[in-house]
Amino acid sequence: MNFLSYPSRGLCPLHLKTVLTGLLGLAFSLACLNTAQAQAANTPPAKHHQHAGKKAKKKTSAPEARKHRTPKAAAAPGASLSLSQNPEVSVWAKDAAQRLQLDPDWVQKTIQHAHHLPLVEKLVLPATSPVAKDWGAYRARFIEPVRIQAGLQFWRKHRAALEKAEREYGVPAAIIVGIIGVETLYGQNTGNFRVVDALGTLAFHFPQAHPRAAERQSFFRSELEQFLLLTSRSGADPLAIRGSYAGALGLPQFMPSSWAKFAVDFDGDGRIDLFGSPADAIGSVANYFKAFGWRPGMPTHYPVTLSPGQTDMDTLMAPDILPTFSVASFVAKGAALEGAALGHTGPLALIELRNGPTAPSYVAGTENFYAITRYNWSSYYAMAVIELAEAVRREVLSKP
Ligand SMILES: [Ca+2]
Repeated sequence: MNFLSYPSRGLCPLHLKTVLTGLLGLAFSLACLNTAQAQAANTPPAKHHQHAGKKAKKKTSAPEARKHRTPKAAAAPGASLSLSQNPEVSVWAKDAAQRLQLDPDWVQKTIQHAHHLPLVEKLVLPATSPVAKDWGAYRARFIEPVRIQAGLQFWRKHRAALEKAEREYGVPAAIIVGIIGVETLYGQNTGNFRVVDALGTLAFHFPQAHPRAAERQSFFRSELEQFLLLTSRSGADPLAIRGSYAGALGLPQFMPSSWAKFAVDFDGDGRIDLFGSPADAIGSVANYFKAFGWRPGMPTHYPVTLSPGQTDMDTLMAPDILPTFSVASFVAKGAALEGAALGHTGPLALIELRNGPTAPSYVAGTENFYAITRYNWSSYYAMAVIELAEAVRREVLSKP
């Protein structure tokens, strides 16, 4: 859907992510979502997703990149209507309260204060005039000095939590730093839409022009319910919490369902706070990756060389980003590997990154590359996370 986060071919286009830019440091704190409660687009964003399974879509956050799209609009969402003017809403509220065992008056009162935001409807639609995918342009948004330096500071400040997460979950500190950097510039852009408005709009007024409107509307209705459950249990004011236009929350931009399933109390204070606790965000990102099959020690990708006319591109590209081919099969189809890649034991995918009018770039993606796309279903997103991670890691090593 839009310009910065390109969906992979044929894959889920809805990404939820944040759209704002320039809106710094929202100090909203989801006051204590208890650990006890514990139980994800794109176009760029959707985030944190929901289910597992290899081709299952999931998404999670939308990269903070998208925020550059409509800064002013995001700051002042513009025209809005009371969500409760839609008669379907009060019927749903009554039913949801019963199903979720929530106080019906609290649910009705909350939803009566929610607004239908036409701007949010626009933001989830694919761009009307698609821009040619350009990895170089996408990359430049994230692999740049300001973000790399912010990543260095974040790493230094939260080194203990990052090392603990790496130890306990097997996910490299650099990858966690890459995710939080791409998502929210280390907490500087966590979104300025009231989550109840964003989710309420997408749950009841999802634009029917979207190719997967029914499915997405159902997804957002479920996310709204998860959001109400989280806030009800924690005692947080659902009307005070802000996030992306798609309802993604906090430093890692978790959707409510991902918060419920994967967020952890990593600083040990007895509550989960993805807004105010970088340690909780770090542990939660690592836990998310572990849940989605991160393999400790495995590289995310290898270089690959394709020989024009001698490579079976149709077969290699058919599974898209899903790792499918053994090294022997990959090489036999004309995708040449070298060095450590030849000793890789798991399946590989041929990842294509388009470069506007010039020839695409390719890499051989492993299961760990795929795991990153479970956070945001886009190979461009995954490669940006990987490259930011590496750039920050180099800074850390050079300036210990
Ligand atoms: Ca905590």
